[in-house]
Amino acid sequence: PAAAPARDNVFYISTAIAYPNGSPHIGHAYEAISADVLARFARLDGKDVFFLTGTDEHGQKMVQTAQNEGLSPSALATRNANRFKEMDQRLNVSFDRFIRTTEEQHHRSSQEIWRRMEANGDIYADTYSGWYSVRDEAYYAEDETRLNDDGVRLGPQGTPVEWVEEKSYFFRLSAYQDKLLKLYADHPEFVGPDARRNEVVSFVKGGLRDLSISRTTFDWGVKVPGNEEHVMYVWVDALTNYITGVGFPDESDKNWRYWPADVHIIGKDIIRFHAVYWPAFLLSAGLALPKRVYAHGFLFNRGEKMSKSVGNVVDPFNLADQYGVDQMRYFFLREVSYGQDGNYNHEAIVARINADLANDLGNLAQRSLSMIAKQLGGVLPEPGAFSDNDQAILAMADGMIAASREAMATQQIHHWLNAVWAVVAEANRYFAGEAPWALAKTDPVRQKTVLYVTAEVVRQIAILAQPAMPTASGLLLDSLGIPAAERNFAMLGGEKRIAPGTTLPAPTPAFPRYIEPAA
Ligand code: ME8
Repeated sequence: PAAAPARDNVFYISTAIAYPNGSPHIGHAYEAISADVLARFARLDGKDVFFLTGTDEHGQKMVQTAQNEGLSPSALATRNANRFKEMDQRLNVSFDRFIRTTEEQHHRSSQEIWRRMEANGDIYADTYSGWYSVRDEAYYAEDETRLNDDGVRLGPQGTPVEWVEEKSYFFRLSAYQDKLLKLYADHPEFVGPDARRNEVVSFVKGGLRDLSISRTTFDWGVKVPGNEEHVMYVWVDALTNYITGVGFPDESDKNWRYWPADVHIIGKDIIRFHAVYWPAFLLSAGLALPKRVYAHGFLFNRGEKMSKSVGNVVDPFNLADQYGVDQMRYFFLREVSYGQDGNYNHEAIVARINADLANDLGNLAQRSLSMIAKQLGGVLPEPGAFSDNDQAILAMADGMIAASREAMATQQIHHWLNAVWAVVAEANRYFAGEAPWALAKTDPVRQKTVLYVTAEVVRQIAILAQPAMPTASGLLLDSLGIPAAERNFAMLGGEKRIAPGTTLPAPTPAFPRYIEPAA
């Protein structure tokens, strides 16, 4: 038989698909940026990457919001889906496909997974009566709800629930309890971070009830095959986007080789859907399971939850305009430990821009490159023999890629950036200690060596910083005269060095300081 196409080099990553019931907010931007960094890192590391994002357009929340705005659900979805796509473009999010669940292919895909679950004996008709949160698009058991002081019943995430009673199809989730527990035990990496896995395991150990998977009181959704009175419960079709995105139900599609996903990036509030329901659906349909589900934390504005009534919903377009796209990307990735909740405010953003970027990396690059421009005619010098100090800083720079790979293999984005900025800090100490500006007259060979070593260290930093700051890192690499084909991670680690003798362009500052606008 013909060998199956090699897949050891592929990397499939997705974000959650957002509800387009409103404009994107900073939580959506954060998720897109963080997944983008993982995708770009894998690409630069030589992987064949597929990066999926998009919008989740069905469900009762969309119906209700559309009614309130006097629009059809489809008009509301289109308006806001475009906004989400524009946000991704504005933030330099390098998705390979932007999926909308209203696409015809996605309807066929959802109907096919349904048929397979049905053929496996896992779907039956009954009546659902119980609590439903439209905001979460989730069913909750009575003991997961509580009454607040005003007598309003709330679900576990603090959103109001309503009583629902209607004819519905059910998925035999209860039959998957043992299989899921075995999955978590055999593949402890299936859910990350660890705290989330523990939460999932204890939820499943607590017992699984069958899941209502269709609705009959509205018709905005994917029709249930064989019974047009029902539309699928929005999470059934939403989760299915991850296989539609790579070609399902056409398993001869060129992109189907990307399945199963390497990692689904989601927020912590939707872990149950991804780590319990989704693998159960796939097991039932006889499809391969994703390798990992990773939940990031929530972002808070000055410690407060974003809400329209508090008036602190931050528009990601405004942040990008105010601080710059690369600066905003760097801030969130460095400041927030990925997997944990995080805080942001103006002072913290400005501090990072001015300290980490403008002072530490920007000045180092600008001072060394202008010295080459002014004192060495803009030609990258040939180094003399390396001193112990030179060798120490080069070894540290060479070690960055291994540390970065290790961090990124488990989505520890902040550890990767810490590793890179530890070298930035050390390179500044090296540069200050060697004082190349004073060497022009006393020891020109030594000056050349120090400037060469600094340029080589900055080259490795800039290559490695590209996933976080594609534009600014690119400017820095331009100033170092690095050709496009030599900006990938195979050029790191010490086997390749920057080429002496290259004439460099006049250096352009890549990391401007943030200056407060006049009041
Ligand atoms: O949940 N901070 O859509 P959604 C960080 N359609 N992340 C946040 C956040 C915040 N303040 N608020 C939301 C849905 N998110 C479903 C997903 S996937 C098959 C279907 C994250 O628009 C949230 O955790 O409510 C989720 O991962 C994503 O934004 C979309 O949220």
